[in-house]
Amino acid sequence: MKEEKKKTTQPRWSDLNLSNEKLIKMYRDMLLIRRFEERAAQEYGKGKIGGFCHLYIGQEATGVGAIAPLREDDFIYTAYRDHGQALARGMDTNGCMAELFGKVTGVSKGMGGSMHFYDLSKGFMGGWGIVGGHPPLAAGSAFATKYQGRDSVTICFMGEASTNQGVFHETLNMAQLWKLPVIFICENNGYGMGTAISRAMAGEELFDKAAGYEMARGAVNGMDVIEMYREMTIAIERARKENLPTFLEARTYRFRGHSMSDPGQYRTKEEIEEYKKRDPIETFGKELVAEGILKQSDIELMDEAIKKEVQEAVEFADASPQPPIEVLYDNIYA
Ligand SMILES: Cc1ncc(C[n+]2csc(CCOP(=O)(O)OP(=O)(O)O)c2C)c(N)n1
Repeated sequence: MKEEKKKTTQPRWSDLNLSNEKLIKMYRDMLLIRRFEERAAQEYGKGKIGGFCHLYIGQEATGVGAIAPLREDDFIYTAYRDHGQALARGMDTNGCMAELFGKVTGVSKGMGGSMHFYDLSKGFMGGWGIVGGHPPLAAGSAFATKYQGRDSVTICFMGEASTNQGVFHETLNMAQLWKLPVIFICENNGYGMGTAISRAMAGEELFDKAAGYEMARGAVNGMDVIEMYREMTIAIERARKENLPTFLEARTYRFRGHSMSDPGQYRTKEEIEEYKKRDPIETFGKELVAEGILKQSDIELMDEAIKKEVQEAVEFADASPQPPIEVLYDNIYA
């Protein structure tokens, strides 16, 4: 009988206390986001989804790697590119799709749409549409949990364009001054709508913006779910144990346009193809197979199951009712 060759090298995550179950879940979450969004794009094309719709395709590793090490009593704030992070947090697939369809069964009762996913039971505090508008809310959340003597951590995703807003700097200043347990994760995908970061931002290194506040900071490969997880583990420990904030620049890339209505004339096909070679789902899948944690056939079965889950979510959303006309003026503060 042929003896099977044993692997002698350790996987690169051997220092991270990650079970195989957890690694597989991280892979599955990324694949769910990808399939959910591909389907959202199709449904948008059919007119089932209206309004703004910003896809997260290409950026999945950032959201999953940042959220996977959190505890259930931690809080998440994000901008309008929020579907992926909501799914990574375990929000209901049906409810997320129904929100895109503007239905009453949606995670925000059909009143928020793509940009305003929300689920208090998961500590998912939104989906915010004003660039740079939500970081102060995240700092406020971190202030509140500290004040209450809880050791919850708040994380705040934002796009790189928001770091040119004045309020971003006010927030970092206060977070460091007041020693708040908050982690700012700047998803640097290189573009604010159609404007390349080099045309909009002074300075070379984005994460250096936190240096003026002497905040712990650094850059991480946001296309690599394990590297995200590793850096987040350190930042979470710092926040939870020492009440100190972190600014993390996750270098990533969106494969699709800024939103569904983006003709994409500001970047070349070659640039997109180059980044696609680093597709975070494909590279992690290959690694899990090489490490013997998943078989290619497991991946195929998983993909089938996810497509079915997404198909059911579309059917659920389609069959759900619209919010009644009486709620039109609810939740309006004017
Ligand atoms: C205060 C404000 N100004 C302008 C806009 C219009 N706007 C919507 S998205 C966007 C680009 C933001 O880019 P970035 O923060 O890098 O996030 P990304 O879209 O790359 O995820 C702009 C300028 C807005 N929503 N809010």
